[in-house]
Amino acid sequence: MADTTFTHSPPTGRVLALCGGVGGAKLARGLNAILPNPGQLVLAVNTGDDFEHLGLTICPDLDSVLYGLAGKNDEERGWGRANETWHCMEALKEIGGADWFALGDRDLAIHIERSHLLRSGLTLGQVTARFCEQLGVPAQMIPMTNDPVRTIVKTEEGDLAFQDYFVRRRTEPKVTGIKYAGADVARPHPVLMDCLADDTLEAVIICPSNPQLSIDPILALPGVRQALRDVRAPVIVVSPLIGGRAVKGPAAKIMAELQISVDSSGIAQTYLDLLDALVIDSEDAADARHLPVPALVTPTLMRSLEDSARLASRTLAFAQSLRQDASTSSHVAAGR
Ligand code: FO1
Repeated sequence: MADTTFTHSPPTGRVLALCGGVGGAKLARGLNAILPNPGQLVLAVNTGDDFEHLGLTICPDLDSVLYGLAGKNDEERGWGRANETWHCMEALKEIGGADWFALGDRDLAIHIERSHLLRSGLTLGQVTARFCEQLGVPAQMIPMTNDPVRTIVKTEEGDLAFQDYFVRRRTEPKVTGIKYAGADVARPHPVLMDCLADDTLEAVIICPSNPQLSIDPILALPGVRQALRDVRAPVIVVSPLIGGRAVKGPAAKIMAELQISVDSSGIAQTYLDLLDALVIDSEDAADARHLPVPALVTPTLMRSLEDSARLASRTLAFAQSLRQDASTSSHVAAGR
């Protein structure tokens, strides 16, 4: 399918997006820009990357999405805050503290306040909602669960806690598998399950986040995968790959190491039991003919808020066309 724009008006019902990391944060920002009604956009964010560090609870994906939506993110690094300074890290290093995980002076504020609020008895969802309100973010951002889930990367050098693999070891060890400790007993955030049971839900967008590191932890929560198979709204995956490469991060390396084809068909296979359609980059247009589901071919590289909003708008228009097709034929059910 070629580029699409809204045939009617923008959606009025809720849109659910699953996301994590830098690519997810960029599309979330675009969705947030075009769905301005408070609470219309529900962002369920990966928390498998969370960890305790220097006595603080760090939630990198929640923060990347929050900073992106609040316009406070560092565009170049993709994580952390813009106009950052590093005095605390420098002073910490001087006294022999752990400096391998870079916490900027401004960024530290969110880790300190979140840790304080969690200790005072708030859930991670409540803390996140409070930060959204304080920073003027209209979307409903939720952690995938309020319970602890920790991504463990199985490598040829043994099991590594996620940030040890990602930051300390710079994703160098060869990945042999991934597990999500605690996911089997964690309760999905109630708003996530409520959205998936909502017959008026407009679309589920799986953002161009790392499939194994950012999306699979969400799918590993009890009931989520099945709810995505059953949901009435179209489930659309925006591919994180362009020309067989990830825009940022180790998605392509990990897919290759796990022997998943590093292209649109590998992405389709990863989500085959639950997806209805894919959005792939114009560079990968030739892939569209060989995919098991309909594909929207459009530029997916997001260098600016305008790019993010354009991709968000085209993806939602695509969802709208799939819903219209589904009401006249069975074509939306091709992938599940
Ligand atoms: N990523 C790095 O590669 N090096 C860092 O020192 C680092 C610090 C950091 C601090 C706060 C934060 O919210 C994110 C940070 N990240 C850093 C990014 C983070 O580890 C990853 O982007 C995600 O966990 C993967 O989605």
